[in-house]
Amino acid sequence: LSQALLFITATLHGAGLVRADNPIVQTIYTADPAPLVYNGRVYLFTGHDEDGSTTYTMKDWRLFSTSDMANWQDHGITMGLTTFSWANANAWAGQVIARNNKFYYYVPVRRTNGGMAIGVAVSDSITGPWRDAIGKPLVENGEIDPTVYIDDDGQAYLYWGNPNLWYIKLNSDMTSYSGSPTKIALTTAGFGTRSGNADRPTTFEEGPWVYKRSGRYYLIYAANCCSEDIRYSIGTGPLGPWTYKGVIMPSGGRSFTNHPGIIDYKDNSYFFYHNGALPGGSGYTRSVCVERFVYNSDGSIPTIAQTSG
Ligand code: FUB
Repeated sequence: LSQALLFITATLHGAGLVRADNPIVQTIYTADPAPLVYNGRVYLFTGHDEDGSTTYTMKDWRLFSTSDMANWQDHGITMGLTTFSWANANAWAGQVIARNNKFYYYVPVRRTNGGMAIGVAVSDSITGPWRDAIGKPLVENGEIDPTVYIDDDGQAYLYWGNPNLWYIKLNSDMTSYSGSPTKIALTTAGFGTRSGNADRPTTFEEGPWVYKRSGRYYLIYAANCCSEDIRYSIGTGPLGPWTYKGVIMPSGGRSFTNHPGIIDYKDNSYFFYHNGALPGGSGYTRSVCVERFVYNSDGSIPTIAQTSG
């Protein structure tokens, strides 16, 4: 794939809805979408699968932005493995949040000669440059896929995990935490039942995405490896208790993983995910896509189909 051009086209999809054709980016492979609405614009942070990868070959993170969900600006490489002197591989699924007039970028990376750890980078600008905030892993327990959420009372939470689901309470500096990493109980009432895998009795696999909307706490996640689908739970607080709500996006297509991100923007709701839709697409050469959807009146999320595979 040529990296020379970001190819985005706008198409009318009924009822005056304008959106980009999927995949959003058609010149490089992108994965693990993490959208953030900031200053009236959608910023889409993604991972980057190298051309021709036959395993996870991921060295940097990319950034795209839009004000109309149709025309996307390519901000290029926003951060790379070299940001973290202690890491040397696996620039996997991260998320950015704004606080303290700064931006904090939480990412899983592989520690040099070690296991997976979560790093945190900081920037004065949403487009970078980013610097390692603390010069060492924020947490290190071999698990991945951080999602960050700030509750109404100002308490920030970082959640991550595969195969477990962990959280810490971040301090207001967003780069340190109180207490110890704690497991969220993966009950079948909270996360559904998986059959045929005694080690993983619930559907939770990885890729948590936590947010609050209309008084409900949502925990969206990749489920049932492999092939993954996307499922969700609703909680009454940022730490639950969680009630399992079922499937959002069924599995399918050429990528055996999927990864969710959800935003509201300009009176619409959008579900971001990835698949293997581009030529040469696979579980290691993925592409980020987006679907507009409408919440049901009870706050539940409808089943969302992929518009490209
Ligand atoms: O992109 C590498 C890994 O694959 C991510 O961390 C997981 O969520 C899955 O998408």
